[in-house]
Amino acid sequence: MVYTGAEMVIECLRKEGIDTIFGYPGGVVIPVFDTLFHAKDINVILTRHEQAAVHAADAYARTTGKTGVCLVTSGPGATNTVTGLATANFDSVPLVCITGQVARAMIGNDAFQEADVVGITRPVTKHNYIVTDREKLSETLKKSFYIASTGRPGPVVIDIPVDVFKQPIEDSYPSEVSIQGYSTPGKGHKGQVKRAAAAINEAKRPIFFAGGGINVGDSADVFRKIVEKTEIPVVTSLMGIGAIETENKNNLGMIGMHGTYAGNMAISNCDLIFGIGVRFDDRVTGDLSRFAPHAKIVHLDIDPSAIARNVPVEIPIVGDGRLVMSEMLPLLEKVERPEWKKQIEEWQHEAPCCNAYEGKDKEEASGNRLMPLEVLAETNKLFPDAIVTTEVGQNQMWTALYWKFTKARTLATSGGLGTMGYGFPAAVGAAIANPDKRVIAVSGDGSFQMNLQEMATAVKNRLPIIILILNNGYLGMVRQWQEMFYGKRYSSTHLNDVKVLEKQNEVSPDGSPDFIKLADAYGAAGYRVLNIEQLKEALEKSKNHKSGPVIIDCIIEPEANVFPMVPSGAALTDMVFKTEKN
Ligand SMILES: Cc1ncc(C[n+]2csc(CCOP(=O)(O)OP(=O)(O)O)c2C)c(N)n1
Ligand SMILES: [Mg+2]
Repeated sequence: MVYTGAEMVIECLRKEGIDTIFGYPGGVVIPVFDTLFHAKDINVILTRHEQAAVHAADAYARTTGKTGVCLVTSGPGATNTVTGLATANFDSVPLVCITGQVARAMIGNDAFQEADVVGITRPVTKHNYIVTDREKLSETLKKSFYIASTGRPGPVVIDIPVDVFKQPIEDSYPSEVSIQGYSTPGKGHKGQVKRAAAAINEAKRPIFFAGGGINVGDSADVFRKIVEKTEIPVVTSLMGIGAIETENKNNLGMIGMHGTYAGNMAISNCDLIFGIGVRFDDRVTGDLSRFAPHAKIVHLDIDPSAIARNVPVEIPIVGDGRLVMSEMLPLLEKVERPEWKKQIEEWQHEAPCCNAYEGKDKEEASGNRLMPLEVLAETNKLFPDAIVTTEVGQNQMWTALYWKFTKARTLATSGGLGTMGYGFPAAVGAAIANPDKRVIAVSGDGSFQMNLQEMATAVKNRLPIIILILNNGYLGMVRQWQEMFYGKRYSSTHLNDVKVLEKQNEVSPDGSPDFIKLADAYGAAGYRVLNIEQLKEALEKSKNHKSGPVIIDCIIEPEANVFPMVPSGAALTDMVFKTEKN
């Protein structure tokens, strides 16, 4: 059949099973948007910023496992995607981003809205292409979808000049591709799998360290079977949350800078770590030279370059987590390790959960303000099956520590890049992808302002997202560092005096917008809550409000902290639980 380039893009979406894309138009992509105008089977979500389109496509992918797709124009449209691409790249999210480019004859001429997109996005994508030959378009599209979703997933950019979109040729979408030098690991090396299983069985103080790879690779069910069979304690990274239920008796929680006491103590004292789909990054290991000093490390990852990058690995296994763990399951034994069990229970008892630590007890909190734990616990009670997205900062760490996750793919958070402004557009993508679920966007008052224009997208698409702003009036996580390590000099972190916000329905606060009026301006519902009764009431109302987003502006204790904390560069066992009082 004869297809223009733009028609081939739509044909590709259909053949790849894509029914939803996120995008923003502009001159060079008008031919594609025009073709989409007639393609009633493809839902085009117009975001209000290209960065948000990428974050939305990213969370669409994270919460479903499908490949997220976005479409943006050349120049500023494309450069606006860079943070979103880097976010997805760091967290191994399958994404295809189609960027329009100026016409082939204009490339290199400083044409209007020209940018070297391949050059700019190379370091923040798994792969990228520019299609300068119409004949190669369909094959390149096929390769892009294949690369994005196989092996260790990641974002792929395809930059397409406007005249390629317009050019008709006899064409068809290929059913398969082969890419030289690109292979995707499957089953692990048999000998290594056996050695790993034997080492785990023999270990006296083993730990499973579950990473994001388990969620990305859809292997949580096999992993859970292994845990159920062996009863070996589990710790997770931030990205590994959901690989096992938060409440599972073997789960000691997240480790690292804001890890749980039991988790950090256990990994520091174990004699074997079985790391699955983890990177052992610096937020997790603390001082590398003092990380898990007695442990032999078994590391399973689909990406060979992730193995032994940061820690010495005794038994590496390159392979697909699901296949390798399925092979390991029958080889692993349930071994009684009473001393290890007792020791772990003691650590758990010493700090039954991390909830006790927010730097201040409820009574100490000025004006008896809401504490983050109670806000999250109350919300969690009413929405146990929600998909949760977070921004970055204290709100993110509180969610990771306090929310009780039961399933994989129910947390979308920017782990590797730590992108403020991710959470709310991510909630938009998650809500579009999961119309039967409630999506809670846990937000910081700072981060929310980085992409709050997406209120329009949420309202327009009637997405019942609950935006739970943990409003402390600060760039809280930076303020916490300033409090602990910079003599309480709150340089450029004070956003707003939350006292002003206590006066309900009164005039303008002194910095941040009045989030209730903001909701109103967009035609959304908004509630400001100062205590637990008001919070409960707002949550109940939100539960019944399904026709659009709701902002719940929770005025929390401004100087609540995230504890435990391992100061930067310290060992995981050097946890701090309270700020020194002056
Ligand atoms: C785009 C971006 N800029 C800056 C930072 C550095 N940073 C990390 S946390 C944080 C504060 C976030 O404030 P807020 O959203 O209010 O969350 P809180 O910590 O108060 O919960 C900042 C500035 C970042 N992570 N991302
Ligand atoms: Mg804040």
